[in-house]
Amino acid sequence: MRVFYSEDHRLHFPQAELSGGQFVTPFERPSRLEYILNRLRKRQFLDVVAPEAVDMAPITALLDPGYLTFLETAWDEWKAAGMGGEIIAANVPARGMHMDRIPENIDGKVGYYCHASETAITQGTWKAALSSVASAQAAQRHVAAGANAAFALCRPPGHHATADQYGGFCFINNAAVTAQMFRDSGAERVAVLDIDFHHGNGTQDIFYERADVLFASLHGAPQQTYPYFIGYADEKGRGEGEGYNFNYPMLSGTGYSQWSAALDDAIAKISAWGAEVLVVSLGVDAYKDDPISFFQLESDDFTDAGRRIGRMKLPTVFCMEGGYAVEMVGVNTVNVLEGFADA
Ligand code: SP5
Ligand code: ZN
Repeated sequence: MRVFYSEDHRLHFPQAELSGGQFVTPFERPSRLEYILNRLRKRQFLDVVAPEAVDMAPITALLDPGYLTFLETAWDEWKAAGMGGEIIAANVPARGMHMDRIPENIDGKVGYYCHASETAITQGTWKAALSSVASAQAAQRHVAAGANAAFALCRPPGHHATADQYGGFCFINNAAVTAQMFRDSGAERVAVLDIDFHHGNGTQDIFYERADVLFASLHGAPQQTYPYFIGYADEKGRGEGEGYNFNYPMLSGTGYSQWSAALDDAIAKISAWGAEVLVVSLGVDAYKDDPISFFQLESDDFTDAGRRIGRMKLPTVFCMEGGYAVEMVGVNTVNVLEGFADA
């Protein structure tokens, strides 16, 4: 399986993440990818290539152009306004306020375009986010050209980013761009399966009113964890999209028997629908020792999950999402890929 990876992810490394009222070293850090690359090498995934330049056309078509301009210019505006640190959202439109009037002031704009203040923007964030989505695009082209699977080793991750909001360590929704590119290259039915511990709110939101992209997400129940305000089982899609969104929220302590039953159900939905291609939002933060999550998956469970996904026999792009138990992130991620290849 070919792996697409760009060194430019390193351009995004905030000094700090707001966690429990303190600034800590971000959980989403560059070393995550070093562990994954090392494990890939060790397990003979030697076909690792840098993506070609990002293709902006499918990105600007799917996402909000104003949001993209914001991401591109935010750092310069923030510095020009005399702000001393990294970009952190302090004021967001809340109940009773205007949701649709964009402030001129950069501090206000940041709040307008952000949904979670743990995520900082730095000088290199935009370039890193573009390099991340470039890997997803290259993986999509590789599979659209006939490969049975590809792994986009994306960083920063993407599944929490909507068409016009960042947060949850995500800026550009790599999986959503990939799914849309499959539609543009002729696939009629595209499924996105999100196995990251957190609800893929961004992907859900982007395709919520569409019947051509099915979305299924396994995740920590929103009453107990981020993103808190979305991800319930009764969110099934709207309008044309009704019946094409499947959420599997699970409570703290959930282990593999319950999690894999949810996975099987999601897989059955995708297969019954007749999906032609699959995009997997591959987070491994469902691992038992993940520092910000609460499921109980063992490393071997990821191999089994990969095998179940592989049995669908669909052309598949894996997009890297979360996973913060850094020393095991490589093993767990590659286990999914090996299980998939083994199926
Ligand atoms: C891509 C992805 O996995 N994003 C996850 C974003 C999670 N944001 C909330 C982080 C909360 C961290 N608080 C940690 C408390 C640790 N005891
Ligand atoms: Zn996650």
